[in-house]
Amino acid sequence: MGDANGDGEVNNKDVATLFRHVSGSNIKCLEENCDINGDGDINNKDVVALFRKLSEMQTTETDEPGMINDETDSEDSGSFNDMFG
Ligand SMILES: [Ca+2]
Ligand SMILES: [Ca+2]
Repeated sequence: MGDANGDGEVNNKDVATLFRHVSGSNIKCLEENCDINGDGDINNKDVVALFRKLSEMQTTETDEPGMINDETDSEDSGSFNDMFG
């Protein structure tokens, strides 16, 4: 679940793939992997769900969240929050 582009890893590229897919681009998105929240539709909610999932994964990997790549992370999450409210 979450491997939108089917390359075997779940990362920011999958968020980008899923985002482009729901934005109307012709980009492929594996249906079984893109319905992140499992409600039967692939839409902005799944982009947000995947983005949050990745954020949680990254937070789990570091013992000190906010101490590493703080500027980059805040920029990324800020832009997504702006997009999806
Ligand atoms: Ca992937
Ligand atoms: Ca969904």
